Amino acid sequence: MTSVEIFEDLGRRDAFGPLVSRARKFLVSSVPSDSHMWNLVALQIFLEEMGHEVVNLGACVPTELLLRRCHAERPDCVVISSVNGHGHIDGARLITALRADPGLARLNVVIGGKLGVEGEANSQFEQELLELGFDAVFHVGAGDSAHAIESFRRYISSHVEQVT
Ligand code: B12
Repeated sequence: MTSVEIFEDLGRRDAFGPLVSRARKFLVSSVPSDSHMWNLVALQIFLEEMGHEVVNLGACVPTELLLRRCHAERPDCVVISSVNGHGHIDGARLITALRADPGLARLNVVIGGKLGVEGEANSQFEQELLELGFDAVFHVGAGDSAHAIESFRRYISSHVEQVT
């Protein structure tokens, strides 16, 4: 299933009522070096069509700003997206700073996108990012992103919507 088909499917189900019983708050952000923005817009639409609230900080977000907004917004899940190839470096710095903040140490934080410049081999960065503190990593290889989006949808259903 392509991402377009996933979005269309979500839209159809939405016509028959809300998909989730309680909307969650997601903070969507890129990393400091990354100026790509349509990845962020697509993730925002995906989450909103699931019935969730989204605060989208946009591209090139300094880590200090992200940490400040995490404290202010108290999201149920922080979604970091990067596609410029520096995501594994910026993401490592970002999660190290975030987990060092006692007020944010238990926050649910995931990262995804094209995290390096090696296509499918970018999966090599997943383990390190998990060990540094991300709760989940959704790597997108050279192909389309439908697999990552579908894995993310399942993660939300089991790790974000179910949390009381
Ligand atoms: C448009 C574009 C630009 C525009 C961005 C304009 C803007 N403000 O958005 C401009 C011209 C500025 C640009 C600049 C650069 N770009 Co550019 N760009 C693209 C391009 C052509 C399309 C990106 C896009 O909008 N896609 C549409 C969105 C909807 O799709 P997406 O980005 O893939 O996001 C989806 C998935 O990745 C996934 N996903 C992303 N994040 C997450 C997070 C989670 C949790 C999950 C589950 C899924 C997920 O879901 C998203 C929605 O389906 C891509 C090539 C391509 N076809 O992807 C290159 C591309 C991303 N760019 C690339 C590069 C290298 C650059 C530059 C470094 C070029 C340069 N030398 O200057 C700079 C970087 C600038 C910076 N500081 O970041 C490379 C990245 C290489 C890599 N990672 O392997 C790409 C892949 C081109 C290529 N094939 O080489 N770029």
